[in-house]
Amino acid sequence: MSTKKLLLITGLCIISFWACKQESETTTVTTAETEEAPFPFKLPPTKPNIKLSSALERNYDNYLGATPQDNELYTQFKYTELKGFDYNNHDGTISRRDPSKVILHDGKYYVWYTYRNTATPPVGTKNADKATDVIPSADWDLSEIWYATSEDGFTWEEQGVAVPRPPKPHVGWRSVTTTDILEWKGKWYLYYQGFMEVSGKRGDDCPVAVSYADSPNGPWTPHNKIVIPNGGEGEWDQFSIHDPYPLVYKDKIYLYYKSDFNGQPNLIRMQGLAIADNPLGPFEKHPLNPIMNSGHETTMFPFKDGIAALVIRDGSEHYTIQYAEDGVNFEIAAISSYFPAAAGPFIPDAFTNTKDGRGITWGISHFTNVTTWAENHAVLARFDCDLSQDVNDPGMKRNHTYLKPEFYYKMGLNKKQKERINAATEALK
Ligand code: AAL
Repeated sequence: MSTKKLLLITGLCIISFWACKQESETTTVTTAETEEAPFPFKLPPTKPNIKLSSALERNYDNYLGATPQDNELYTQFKYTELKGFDYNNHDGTISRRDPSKVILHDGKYYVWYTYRNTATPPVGTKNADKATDVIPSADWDLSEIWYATSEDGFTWEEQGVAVPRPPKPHVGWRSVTTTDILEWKGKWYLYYQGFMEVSGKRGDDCPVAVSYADSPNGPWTPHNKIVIPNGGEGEWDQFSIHDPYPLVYKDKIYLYYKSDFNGQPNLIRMQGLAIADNPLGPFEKHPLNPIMNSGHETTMFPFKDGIAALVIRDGSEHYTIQYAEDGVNFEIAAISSYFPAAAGPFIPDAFTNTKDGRGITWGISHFTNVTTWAENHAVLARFDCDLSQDVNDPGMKRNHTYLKPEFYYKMGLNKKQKERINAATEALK
């Protein structure tokens, strides 16, 4: 190679090395500048490529939208009093609670629920020793499963009993409560808590039983066997399987449930999952149970290709809406307030094995302690919301709820708390 050629090649190499170096320095500078850029006035709809606080990272990573208004799993809840149910002047002798999901059949909505009609109001679980064959302990003691139908979801016509208490010693002889519905291969299945002892004697202990029918109108045949048994001794769900809640998902029956565990006085409530190919079982409990660390009555619905859940009342993540892409591993998807208790939504695709769950817009829930604890009973109510891919109701997506001062003053201090505060004030003087 001639000296001239060698010099030329060396020169070219130096120039290209310098160019590369310049380019990489420019890139570094640009990235550094972007990382330190102030957060823009207009909220970026997707995560911007700048350094973010963990709260802002979460805002983009954990929710289905950057604001509640853009989040398909955020909603507020609206409530309407139902027409068509009589409560004996709310004297505590009639109770309706823990509604099932709502289904639409032959142009009518159906809901099943716990129905108690006893000579006296419940004496309370703390006085369970005073309960008899006709005096209930809990509001759901000595109950049956009744059902009602409706043309519009607001006015209901009570149809009477669907599942009565079976004779002793069958599962549920003391009380059949807290039911939910499944449609599977042209038949209907009602799952419910079957009490074989007075609720409150030890805890609120029961397994789950099932009855089936060829039509939502019945007649219902009791399977007369425990279908979701309590866990083995020492396991989290050894005493109670509550709030059975079946959906069809991934070609199988996914039945979610709640259990009370840890014992009194620090009762803990979490949710479990049992899966079956056959509605009469066997149901296999998920090895990761409890699959949800919070929640009370179980409310789930197919959403997109996963399962969404209303997580209420109990646990670190109470009053959140959660989502599990696989129906098992739930993450917080939204935070809201004034959730419906024991919500049984109308879920058009609850049993269609959908891979694109459309969500929910309304259902039936309950209010407990309607008047006083001495006349304790519950009433059914309607809730509406926008947790649907097909509805966009900005009126359901606000953040504020304007409540009167009386609402807050009702959550006043009790006598013991006032005494503690007064003592602390005196001690400072
Ligand atoms: C509800 C439900 C179950 C319990 C009782 C009646 O909150 O969790 O149904 O057993 O209370």
